[in-house]
Amino acid sequence: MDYIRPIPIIDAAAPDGALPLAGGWCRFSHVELLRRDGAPQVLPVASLSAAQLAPLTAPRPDFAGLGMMRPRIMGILNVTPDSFSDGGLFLKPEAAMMAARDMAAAADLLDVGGESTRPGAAEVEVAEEIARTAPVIAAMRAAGIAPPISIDTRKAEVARRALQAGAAVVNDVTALRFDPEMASVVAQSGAPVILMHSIATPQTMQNDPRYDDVVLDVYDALAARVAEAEAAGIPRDRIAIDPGIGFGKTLEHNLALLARLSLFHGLGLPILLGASRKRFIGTLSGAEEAQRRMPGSVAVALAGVAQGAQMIRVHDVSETRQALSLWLAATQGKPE
Ligand code: HH2
Repeated sequence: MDYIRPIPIIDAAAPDGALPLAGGWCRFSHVELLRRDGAPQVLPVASLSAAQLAPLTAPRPDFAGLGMMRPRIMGILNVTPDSFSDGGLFLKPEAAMMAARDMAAAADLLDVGGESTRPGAAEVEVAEEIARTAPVIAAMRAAGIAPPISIDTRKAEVARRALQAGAAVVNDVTALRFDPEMASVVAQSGAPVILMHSIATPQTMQNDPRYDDVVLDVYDALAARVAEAEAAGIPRDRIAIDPGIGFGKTLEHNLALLARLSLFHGLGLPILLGASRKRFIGTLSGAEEAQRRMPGSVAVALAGVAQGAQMIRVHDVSETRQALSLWLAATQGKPE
């Protein structure tokens, strides 16, 4: 099988015949053909069929009411005692509300999570996870916080209670693998869902993860999860995908996925990228403390946007907003 990766152009000029990438801010005139059994090959778009090009060029439908023709920022709000970079900061409801108000000024979407999924993290009881997340979501809605809220959970009952409390999106780092009820809760609710690639569980995922070809294996795995979701009654126009940076991946795996992120447009769905403050940024920059990884996180987020990723999941919302606005202005030659 050939895997077709559009090579994104963000320059003001592009060769004749360049096509829009997913109806967004990038174009492409060439693709990289990736194969399991041969060297990559660069080809002009004219050598592809209409059927091969359609998923790469088609504008994506709105996701949670957000247009996907420009990049969107998802702000992270972890109401946990132990998240790897902000654990304990927002566990008290007043602190969570303050952070939510701050982030709402610059984020398009807010992701509330009540269980850390960092490498080695222990599972949280369902009742505890609901107690951490549902009241905060309800309070955010009652306070009129504008951006749609996603619930970052792998558990169906936590998702159901969060949706009842006013969340609009389910963000499942196991792409519906962990809880057999999750697919039906999402299908019945009508909520959009983010399917993230991961392997095993947070406890074991970093124990020597191996792939034949990480980029193609993650692509195939996500294609299979999307097919499962559709079979469970979740329509494609309510699905976004995420390669799951740091979830069962070594430094080399993460970098390979980032460098060829635009392959994932082949699934015809919005792409979310979550790299904020993750371990590999510390490894490459020497920033041992997660809170000191903002500049590297911004750089990786912008690299993702340059590959056409429609949503970036970040801790440092206002800093990322400033960087993104200026990146868009400087690459497009006009203010955002
Ligand atoms: N990363 C984390 C959690 N949820 N969801 C998506 N879709 N993509 C991601 O990359 C992703 C995610 C881990 O980061 P964080 O929430 O900051 O840490 P913790 O799991 O320790 O709470």
